[in-house]
Amino acid sequence: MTEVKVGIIMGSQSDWSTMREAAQILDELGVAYETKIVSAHRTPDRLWEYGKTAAARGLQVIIAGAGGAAHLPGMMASKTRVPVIGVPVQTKALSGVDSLYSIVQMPRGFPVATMAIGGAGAANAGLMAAAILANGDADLATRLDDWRIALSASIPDEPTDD
Ligand code: RP5
Repeated sequence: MTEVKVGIIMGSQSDWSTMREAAQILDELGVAYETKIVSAHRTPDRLWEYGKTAAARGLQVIIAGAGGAAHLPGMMASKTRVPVIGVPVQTKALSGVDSLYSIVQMPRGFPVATMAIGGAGAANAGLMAAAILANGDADLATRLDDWRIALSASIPDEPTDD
């Protein structure tokens, strides 16, 4: 059985349409992951249990997405030494700036690697998790290098009229 090294957590089912972009990248790169709804506010005991057991269960990276008062990534970072990548989910009221500020302004000592707002941030979180794991996994490093080469090759030299 493939060992799961990446946890993708999110504050709500409503975050999944964003966070699935991280999952899709990990699928493309052949990285096993688990997904779970963990809310800092609605399920604090679940958050605590997840953080308390993350390292012992073999997780090496946690991708945490939340919107609004987005305390999930920071609270998770306070509970585990496993690196936490934060994804600010875009909100209707404040366009995700609320999420971004909630995630990025961590106090000294408990970092969260904060991505861009929304789907691009979630996809980049998947790539960042893969890059971290690739440091100790030569096959994954090759797959990630190939992925990056393919992306570069897909960019046209010149713009065209549609
Ligand atoms: C946060 O509140 C979640 O991360 C989500 O982005 C936001 C709204 O949640 P729902 O009301 O859609 O469940 O906890």
